[in-house]
Amino acid sequence: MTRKSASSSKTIAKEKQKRGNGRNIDWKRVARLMLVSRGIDEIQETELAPQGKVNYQFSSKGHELAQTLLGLELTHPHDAATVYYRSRPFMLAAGFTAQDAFSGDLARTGSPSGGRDVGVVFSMEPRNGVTVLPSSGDVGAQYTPAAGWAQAITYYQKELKDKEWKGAIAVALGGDGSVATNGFWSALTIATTLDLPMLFFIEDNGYGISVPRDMQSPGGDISKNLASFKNLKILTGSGTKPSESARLIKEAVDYVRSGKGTCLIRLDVPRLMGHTFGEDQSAYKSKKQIDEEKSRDPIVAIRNHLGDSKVWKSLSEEVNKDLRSSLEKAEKQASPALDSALKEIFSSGPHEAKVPPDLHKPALDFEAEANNSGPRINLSESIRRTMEIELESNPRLLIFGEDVGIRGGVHRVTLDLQHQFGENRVFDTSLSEEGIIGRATGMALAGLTPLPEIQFRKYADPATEQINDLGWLRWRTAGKFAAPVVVRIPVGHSKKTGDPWHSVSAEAIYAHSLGWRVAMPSNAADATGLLRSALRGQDPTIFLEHRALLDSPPGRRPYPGDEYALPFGKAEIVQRGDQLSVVSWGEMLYRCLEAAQPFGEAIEVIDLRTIIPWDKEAVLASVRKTGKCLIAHEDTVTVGFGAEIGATIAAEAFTYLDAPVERVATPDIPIPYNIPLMGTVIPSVEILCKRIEGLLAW
Ligand SMILES: Cc1ncc(C[n+]2csc(CCOP(=O)(O)OP(=O)(O)O)c2C)c(N)n1
Repeated sequence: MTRKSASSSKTIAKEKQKRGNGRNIDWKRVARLMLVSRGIDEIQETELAPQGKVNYQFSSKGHELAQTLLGLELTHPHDAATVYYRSRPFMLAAGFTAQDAFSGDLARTGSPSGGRDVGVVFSMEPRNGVTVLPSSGDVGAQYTPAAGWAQAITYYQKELKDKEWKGAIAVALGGDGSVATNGFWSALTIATTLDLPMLFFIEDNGYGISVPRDMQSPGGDISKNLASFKNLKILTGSGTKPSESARLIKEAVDYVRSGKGTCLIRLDVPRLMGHTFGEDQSAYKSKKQIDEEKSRDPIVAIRNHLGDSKVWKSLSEEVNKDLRSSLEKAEKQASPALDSALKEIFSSGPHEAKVPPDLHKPALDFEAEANNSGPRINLSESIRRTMEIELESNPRLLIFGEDVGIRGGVHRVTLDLQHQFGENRVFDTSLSEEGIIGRATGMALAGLTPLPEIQFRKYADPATEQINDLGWLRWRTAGKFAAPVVVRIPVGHSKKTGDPWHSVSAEAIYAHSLGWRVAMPSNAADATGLLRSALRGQDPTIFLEHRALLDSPPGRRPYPGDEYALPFGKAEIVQRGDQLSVVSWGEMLYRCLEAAQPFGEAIEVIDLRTIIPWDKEAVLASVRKTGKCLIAHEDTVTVGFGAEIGATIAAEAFTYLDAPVERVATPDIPIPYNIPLMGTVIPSVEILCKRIEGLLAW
């Protein structure tokens, strides 16, 4: 245990004692926390939002009791929760301060996101126990990262034999609207198929903005509809009656903590205000309904529950005074420095994030010499062997995806790894790409090194939301959280055939996905070097494996060694020349090399190796020498990555150019199934040759 975690465990133990180990509820404390949240809403709704100081105001009025009771239960040092924009009462119970809340809503420096994100898109390193994983503005996106954390809890216990994780749980909070999302179903499948210690905490206020609950789940009650779902305990009831809510929430938390499996609790709560500040709910709720909701105000319920009006009065006065002081302090926090938004999209220097506190990765050695002798192996074998070595050297590394287990992947790249390392470390997942990436996020935040595989590039589409949210995670928490997931994805046509579904390249989309590094190696040695660098690095990485290279002679190289690593952003000059620079990557590189052959030393061929970051300097230096450039890729032409390179050359090497910068790429159509048709679409050696000839003659 590190010094930091030892001291946080002590604080947590004290915290537990204070609360009678969670068994006896300190109702005064509950009331106080609820009043703090209610007071923040009041101040925001009557002052800060009308004054234009808070631009997104999400009221939690009505949700306070249930969330506070839950927050006070999550004191295990390895508990985690994913929350949503209405979760401020939970946050306060988990250790967030009123000043944190105000400063986040006012977008000040020192607030959780340093003013980059909306204040209610919460995240928090552990204070009273629970870690609040970076939430998302996407409804439903909170579920699968929580499932990932829950799976990490079981991994720490079963595989790493770490007793500290015993009894920890993961909780995802969501509204009744969120139960219709892909993320909810994906996480529910993950948690229940694996019997994970996960709690789904559904606050049912009857509406998703203006859409009633029966549009989200037939009949409007998800708990009834899930009654026969296997491996799922269901609890349902009021979220506004102190004793009932407390009993239900305790039962739910205790069930999951005891290791019995997954639980879903659905609690009825009123939403006492519009969806956001200024929204008029009378457009879709009758006056009778609004009045009925008011009659369930949990603040009234807790006041009655406390009974003693003097205690209530002094609590209210104390809270109001404290809130004024917190607001004053928050308003004094400066607005962020104007250049601060440009930082922390990628790591810089040593690992500094608070969550996870350490990445536990083997050291990277870019000086390690490549072994150039030995039998030439194909790309597939080099990736497999690298994964094998990395699994051996990093006990926290996990490989998962569809069919990667016993079958060894549909491309056979994970062949035998499950047999060698066991089912905890190399495993098949349910068929949900959102689940694969979301789960990886939760695992990485829990300190593991997830290496998921997506079966084909096109099938990463359902994971887009999670990919984007993960990419920005470091930035939107001002560097406090990091989740360096490495995703392997096969791309492009195969040697034998193509089709619209299995042959997509589209690396440009990932180049546009903020916060991700993107590698696309063209040979076995580079694949090893870049994959190792990704796995031992600090940033999320998309690792693209061209299908036509997985087992074909041009990409074969001797295995470069168990420590060999390549830095990102270093292109390779594959062939030197002085009249034309040809820039390419992946399988297209070999077509370029063949097309360049007749022109001998006139052509300089550059293998970019990584798309993000890309080696601008190498390309510009080459173009400044040759005065001409052709960029070739298999991805489609419009807004393909070649456009970025072309624009950069135009801006930074314009005066050196003797000809227009040209691109050769697949036209803007999917890859056809018919082989000759495919041949007409993916740029051929002949076409490349003609374009080279044309440029040389310019
Ligand atoms: C993926 C996605 N779609 C739509 C939205 C816009 N949106 C924000 S909140 C919301 C309603 C969510 O309702 P519910 O989950 O019941 O939570 P509540 O606001 O009622 O607490 C919608 C549609 C969004 N943020 N994300």
